[in-house]
Amino acid sequence: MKQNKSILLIPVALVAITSCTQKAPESKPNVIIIYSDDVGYGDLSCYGATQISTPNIDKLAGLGLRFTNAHSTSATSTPSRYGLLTGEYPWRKEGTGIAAGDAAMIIKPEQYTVADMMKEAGYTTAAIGKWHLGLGAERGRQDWNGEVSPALNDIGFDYSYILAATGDRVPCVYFENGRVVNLAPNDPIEVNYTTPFKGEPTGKNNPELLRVMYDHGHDQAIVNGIPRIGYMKGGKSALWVDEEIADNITAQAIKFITENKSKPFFLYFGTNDIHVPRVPHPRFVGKSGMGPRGDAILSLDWTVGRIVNVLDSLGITDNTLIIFSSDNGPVVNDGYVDQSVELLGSHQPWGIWRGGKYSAFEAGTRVPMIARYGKHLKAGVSGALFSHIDIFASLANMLNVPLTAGLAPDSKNALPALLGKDKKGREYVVEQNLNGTLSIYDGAWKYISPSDGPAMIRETNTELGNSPLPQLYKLANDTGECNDLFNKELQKSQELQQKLESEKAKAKATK
Ligand code: NG6
Ligand code: CA
Repeated sequence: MKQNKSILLIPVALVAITSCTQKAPESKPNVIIIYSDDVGYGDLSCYGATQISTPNIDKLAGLGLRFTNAHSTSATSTPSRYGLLTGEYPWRKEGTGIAAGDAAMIIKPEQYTVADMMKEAGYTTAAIGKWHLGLGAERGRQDWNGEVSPALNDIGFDYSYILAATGDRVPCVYFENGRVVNLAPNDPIEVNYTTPFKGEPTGKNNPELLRVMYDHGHDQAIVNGIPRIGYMKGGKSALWVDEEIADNITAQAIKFITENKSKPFFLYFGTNDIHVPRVPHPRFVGKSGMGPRGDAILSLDWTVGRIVNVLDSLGITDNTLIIFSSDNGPVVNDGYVDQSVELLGSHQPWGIWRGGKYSAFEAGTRVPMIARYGKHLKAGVSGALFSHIDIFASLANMLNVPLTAGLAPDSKNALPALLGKDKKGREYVVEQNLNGTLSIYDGAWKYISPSDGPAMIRETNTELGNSPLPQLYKLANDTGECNDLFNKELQKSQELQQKLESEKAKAKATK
C-alpha cells in the first residue's frame, strides 16, 4: 500500500517540477509592442472618434482589452521610450529629452533593458521602426558609413531595422543592425546638426524646392522635397521615401514575425505614423477627409491590421500578447503646413482631456492602449490606472524572470491589470511634460508641480500646463482640468505633493 502510494506520487511530483522549470508553449507567448507616435486619446474610433474610422485597431480593441486610464511616462517620444524600455523613469536620468538625430545612444550597453530580459527568458528580440534613443558612443561622432556602435544589439535586440530618430530629423535613412541600408560606398553620408553643408539647399534658403512647406522649425536639410531638422548630404541611394515608410517597416516586422513564428519572439515596433511630416502612402491620401494627419491615422490602422492578419494566417495570434499604445498625446500643427488645423472639423485628438503632446495637462500622457492575448485575456474595457513604466516588470513577471534590485528600478508588476484581472491598477502614475514638470495622478486627483516653464507653445497651440504655482485638479469630475483646487483642498494637495516628493527621492537602485 505504502509503495503503491509513492509510485502514484512520482508522476505528480514530475508534473509539478516540469511546470516550474519548463514552460508550456503558451506560457511563453510572443510579445509585440506596437508603439505608435503622437496618437491622441481621441484619435481612434474605438475611443470615440466619429470623424475617422480605424476598423483594424477597433477590432483589436474588440477582441482585447481597451484601457481608458493608461499613461506613457512622458509627453514626448524619447523619454517615454526610455521609460518603457528600461523601466526607469526618464526624469531620473539626464539627457533623456527629445533626442537629436545625431544623439549618442541614451541607453548604455551596461543598462538592463526589457529586450535583455526577454532574451534571458529565451526570446528572439527585435526593434523595428522609430527608435529616437540615439546611436553610437558620442554625439555627432558616429561613423554613419560604417557600423554605428554601440547600437541596439548592445542593449538586447538580436535584430534591428530602424529610423535613427524621427521622420523629421536627419539622417533620413534606415539602419539595419547598426548599418545604413542601401548605402553606396562612393556616396557617403554626412550629418551635421550645427552647420549647413556648403552648396546643399536648405528649406530656409530654397523654399522653391519644397513640396511640403514648413510652418515652424524644420527649415534645414531638404530630403525628398521635405525640409527637416538637421543637415545632411550624400547617401542618395539610401534615403527613405516618406510615402513608403509605413509599408517598409511593416514589411520588416512581418518578415521578423514570419521567420520566428515557431519560437518565442519579442518585437518592439515603433510606427512612424502619425508623426510629422505626415506623408502617407498615396493609397491613403484624401481618404480621411482630414488631410495628411487623418490619412496618417488610416495608414497606422492599416499597419495594425497587417500585423494581426499575419499573426492570424500563421495561426499564432492566440499565443501572442499584443500591446498597442502611443508614446505621447496628440499635436495638430507640429511644424509643417499640412492643413491639420484647417481640416480638423469637430475631431478632437485629445478626447475629453486638456492639453496634448508636450503638456502636463492630461492629454500629454493619457494615451490609447489596447492589450490582446487570445483566450488569456477577457475582452472588454478597463479603467485600471496603468503606466507604460510597468510593462517591463509585468512581462518579467509573466515569464518568471526575477528583477533584482536596481533592474528596471521604477517598474512594478502590473500583469493582473494588463490582463484585465485587476480593475484598479496602480496607486498613482507620474507624468512628465516637455519641460520636465512632474505631475502625479491617483485616478481621481491630479497634482501638477510648480514650474517656471512657459504656459504655451504658441506655434503648436499647446497649453503646457506649466505654472509657477502648484495646481490640483479633481479629474474624476473635471476632465478639462479647469478648476484648480490646490488651495481649497490643501490636505489632498499635500498628500499628492508628498507622494511625488518621495517618488523623486527614491534611490535609483532600489525597487
Ligand atoms: C520638436 C519638433 C517637432 C517634433 C518633436 C519631437 C520643431 C519646431 N518641433 O522639437 O516637430 O519633431 O520635436 O516629437 O522642431 S516626438 O514625438 O518625437 O517627441
Ligand atoms: Ca511622439
